[in-house]
Amino acid sequence: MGFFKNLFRSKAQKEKDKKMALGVKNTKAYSFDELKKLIESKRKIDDSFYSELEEILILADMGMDFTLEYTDKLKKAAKKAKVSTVDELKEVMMDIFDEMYVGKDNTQLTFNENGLTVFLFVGVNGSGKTTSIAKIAYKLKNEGKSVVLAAGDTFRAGATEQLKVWGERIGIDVVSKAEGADPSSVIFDGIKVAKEKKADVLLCDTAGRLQNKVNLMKELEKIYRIIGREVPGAPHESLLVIDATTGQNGLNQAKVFSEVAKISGIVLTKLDGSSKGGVTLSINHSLNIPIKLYGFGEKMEDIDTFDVESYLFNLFNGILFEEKDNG
Ligand SMILES: Nc1nc2c(ncn2[C@@H]2O[C@H](COP(=O)(O)OP(=O)(O)OP(=O)(O)O)[C@@H](O)[C@H]2O)c(=O)[nH]1
Ligand SMILES: [Mg+2]
Repeated sequence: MGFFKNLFRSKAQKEKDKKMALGVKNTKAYSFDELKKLIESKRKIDDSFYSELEEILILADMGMDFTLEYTDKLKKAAKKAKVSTVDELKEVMMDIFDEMYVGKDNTQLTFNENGLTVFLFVGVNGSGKTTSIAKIAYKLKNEGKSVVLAAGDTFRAGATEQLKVWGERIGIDVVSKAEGADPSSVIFDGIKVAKEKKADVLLCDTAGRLQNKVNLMKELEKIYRIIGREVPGAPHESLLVIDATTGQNGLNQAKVFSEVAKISGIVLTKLDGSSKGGVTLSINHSLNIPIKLYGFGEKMEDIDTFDVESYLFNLFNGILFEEKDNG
């Protein structure tokens, strides 16, 4: 009984839950209202029960692969435990989630122990790269690190300006060049400035072009080459930014990007706006890339390290179990 051994939340867990609750509220309301109804119907557990469950999981964008594996495991475990009521099944449902995910997430960001740390951000247009960079810069600054930003998106008009506005708000330097400049040269300058200022971390923005895979690949190769030449071992993180509201489409983007770049982690944005937050489990299931951070709003502080246990707890609390109150 993995998940059910403790339904009391510690103070630290409650802190994480407060943010995660904002991230899962829409998924819960729109996609899991049906799950709640199915569970509360106390129906007989038969093939039609399982097909309805599969449908709900797929509609929440958990993906076909995940859903089939999950229900297969569930059926086997339920049979083994001789489950006959929905109430008994609820426990087995959480145990399967627990077995598949909990303790397997790795949200740790890698920092350079001897010198400048460089993080590169990639992802399609509008996925939330620039906003996430600002949020992460703010978070790192609050943790006592000195941060510089490189405005490597020289493609979209206004992109540099957007990053500068964030830089001013947070109170950190933004290195930029004119629109149309070579992104690698902006990042080169960023590294130079960051080294001169003895900064701890450089965060590099990029343009979100996916229409032309060959160009994207060339551009990223050049960026990687320059970063690696100027700071051996860098980039320490290549973070792929995915918009959770794009559901399974986001998963496809992740597949394409991981073919052209060495992605070390995912920043899942707009989890707050998504009724299809199930994509989270699908990403963790289909790609061997950890979700490291997630965004749950448009403000600077609306980001947190992704904790799959907190995600599952918040998503299914009140549906598959009830949290116990320890005051
Ligand atoms: N609700 C919500 N909105 C977000 C979140 N992250 C980003 N946004 C919004 O998404 C929109 C696009 O974000 P950007 O950061 O500009 O995206 P981008 O990937 O840099 O886009 P391009 O520069 O065009 O490639 C903005 O309006 C952000 O405020 C989030 O976690 N939650
Ligand atoms: Mg941008």
